[in-house]
Amino acid sequence: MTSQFSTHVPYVPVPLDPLPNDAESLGSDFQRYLSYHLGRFQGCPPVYLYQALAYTLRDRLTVDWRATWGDYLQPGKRRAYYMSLEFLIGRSLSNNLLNMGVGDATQQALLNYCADLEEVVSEEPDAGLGNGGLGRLAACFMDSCASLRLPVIGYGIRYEYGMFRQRIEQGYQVEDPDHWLRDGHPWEVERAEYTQRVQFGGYTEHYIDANGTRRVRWNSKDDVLAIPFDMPISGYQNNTVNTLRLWKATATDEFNLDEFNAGSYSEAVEAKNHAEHISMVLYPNDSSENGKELRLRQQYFLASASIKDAVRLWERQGNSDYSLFAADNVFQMNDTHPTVAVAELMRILVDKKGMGWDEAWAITTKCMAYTNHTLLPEALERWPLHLFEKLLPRILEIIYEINARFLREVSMKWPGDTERQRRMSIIEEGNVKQVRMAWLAIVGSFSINGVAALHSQLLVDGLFHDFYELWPDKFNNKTNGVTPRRWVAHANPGMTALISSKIGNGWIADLSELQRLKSLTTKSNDDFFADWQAVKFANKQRLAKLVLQECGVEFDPSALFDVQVKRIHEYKRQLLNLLHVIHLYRRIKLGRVENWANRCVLIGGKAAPGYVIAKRIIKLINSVADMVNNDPEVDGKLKVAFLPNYRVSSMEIIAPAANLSEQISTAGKEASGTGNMKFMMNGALTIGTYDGANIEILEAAGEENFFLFGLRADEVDALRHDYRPWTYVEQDEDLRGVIDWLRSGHFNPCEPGIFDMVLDGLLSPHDPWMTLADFRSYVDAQERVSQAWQDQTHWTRMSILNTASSGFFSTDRTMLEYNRDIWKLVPGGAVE
Ligand code: GPQ
Repeated sequence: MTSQFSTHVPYVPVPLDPLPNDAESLGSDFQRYLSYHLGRFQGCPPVYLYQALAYTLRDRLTVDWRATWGDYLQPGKRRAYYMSLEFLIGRSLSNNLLNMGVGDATQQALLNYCADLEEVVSEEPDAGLGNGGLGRLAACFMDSCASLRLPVIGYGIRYEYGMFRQRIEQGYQVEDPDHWLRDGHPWEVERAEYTQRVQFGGYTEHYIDANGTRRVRWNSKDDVLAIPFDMPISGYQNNTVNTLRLWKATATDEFNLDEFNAGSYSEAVEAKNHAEHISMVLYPNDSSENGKELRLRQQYFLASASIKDAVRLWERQGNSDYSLFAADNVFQMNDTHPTVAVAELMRILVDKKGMGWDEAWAITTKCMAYTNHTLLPEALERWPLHLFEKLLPRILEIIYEINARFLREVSMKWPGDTERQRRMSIIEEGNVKQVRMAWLAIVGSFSINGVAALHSQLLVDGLFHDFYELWPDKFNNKTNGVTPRRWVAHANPGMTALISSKIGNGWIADLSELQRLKSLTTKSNDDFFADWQAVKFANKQRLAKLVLQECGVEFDPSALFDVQVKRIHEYKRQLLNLLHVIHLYRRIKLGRVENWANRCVLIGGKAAPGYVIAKRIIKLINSVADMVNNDPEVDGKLKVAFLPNYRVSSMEIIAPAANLSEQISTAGKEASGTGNMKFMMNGALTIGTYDGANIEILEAAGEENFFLFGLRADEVDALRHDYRPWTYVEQDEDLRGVIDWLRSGHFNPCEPGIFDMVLDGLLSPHDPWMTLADFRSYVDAQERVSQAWQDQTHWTRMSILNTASSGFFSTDRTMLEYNRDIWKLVPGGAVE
């Protein structure tokens, strides 16, 4: 399909007339969508009410969406492209209502149709196109870019199946497919006219063209079409609507016509299937690679379609002089997942635009920027050469050439240092030769950043040290953030109203204004303290209701809500949390309940389906919870619940209700963390290690308002060579008691041995997470928490101070830093 517009005419869309936002107009549009578009009437399943409302609001967004595109496509306008295999968006309806400022009118409109807005909102399935922090960060970035009117386009994959749904059966995790698109997706607009063709397979042909120039042709044989589906990303009350463009894979129109004509109907359809598999499912691995061929196909599919689309947009602005391309375009690669884009841009410039290598390389390395999200070795992507050769033969040739030239540079700087050349080579030697994707990203980028101060420092001290010595100026830090719109203004309306009644509502767009709350923490503010507590209490009632519904466990809102929600991973140490829970339970059983603070411990998170130990940890949490919750002797002193199917929309209820935020990773392992920021903003206190963004949270809030414990990153490293977990057990009576219970099968009398693997890990001198080394320090910190909780006034002051100090952790700040140091975009978008 060809575009109806000539590619060389600047795109100047005709503005649309704004639609009225009063309750009556909203109501009648809603009614029209329900009746005429969806063919439903009152009394239909409520999901259609959600859909009718979504279409009603999308119409209104479309006006600003078109205007924003018009602005971003002005000649000379520079744009950034955020390329990510994951966008963990969650729900859009409530977020758009907030950003558009039409919540009240919409509520009124629905009342006229006897529908309740909150119920309608909860009909929307989460768009779970991501695993955890990395994908959610991308979604928060999109929100902030639109709110700051930054011309940033998101590129991702429109997975048919998002993150799996988690059920708990007999304490074990069970995965169900997440067919989130089943009832349709009213926010998206399909734009088949901008379909791109992505090449796969076949072979390359080197030849001399009519002008005597060496050229390369890639004769691919498994091409796939990429169809863009656009989602509007609304800015906060600023008439700006950015675009998240998600690619869906389909077979080319001419797919296997020969076979088709020869009567091999099903084989032909199989080819179609093969193509469509690319965007079928999100890989459910967090912070670990899995090396599947389909995953590499996804990566190139995203990279190629997106680069071609950016080139198309730029040409449509009237450009053709490629020496100016880097002045107008910058690609931010979210981890190494889309890094093959470096080679793809080279391919387009050299093979398609006829540019010389040096010129093309100068452009590419001015366009590409790379964000690293982990130091964990198991997450570092490496692709076997044979896979590249089979799927992307031309791309592999280009990577070879990039590497050859790069290694020449290395040997010029360090003549004779062959060991260094071996370390820095993009191609790793060995039994199976592999492409090191992080090295390709570094060599191809002008900016490389980590996601918190400690993480960025560890990168240049360790993993990336050789590259840092070569190009120190490429490396920088960009501490993560979260969007205060979703995570406070939407999730915590009670606190939002209270804060705004004190300092106005400017903080929603400029979170540093929360500082002004600090002056309200002195003695004379009893009413404010009482109101703050009342808001938290109401939020805890809301969470307690959810926990009762989902887990059948009764949480008392006056107890301390102690929460750890995040992916289940050994380095995040849900086990350390559980050891403390078992310790508390033992104290109750032994009658050691002096100065007790009643606690409700909530743990939630998904384990990668192939991560055996993580799944067993879930089982252990559930087994402990079962026993504790059903033991009459415990008598409300302790409750434990595992919340199934933790996702964005559950965090919207959890974060506002937490008193204590568990951020207890082994120091040096959590690149940043972002859940820690959501909890802080909502007035939870953190118990945490000196790791990732915890450090910056502690510095912002003040050490006296943070429960710090555990080894530091350098101490963890030093201990590694001489780690003896047994000595901790021998020296610590409490730890011994806990370990003895686990060893004796106290929590699994009917399933002996099922937790042996967990225990063996804890007691192994090779345990990389050194959980037992931090046990005593953690339990002591938890005791400080319990004591602090008993002084509610003091606790409330610390809670307010945490919220008041959380301004730095807005993604607005993060995006302004990316823009200042890397993207250098001029804010634009529709005029306010
Ligand atoms: N992160 Cl490499 C993920 O969520 N998935 C991944 O595959 C990788 C990193 C996280 C990281 O563990 C957190 O510490 C960060 O806060 C988050 O990325 C965003 O940067």
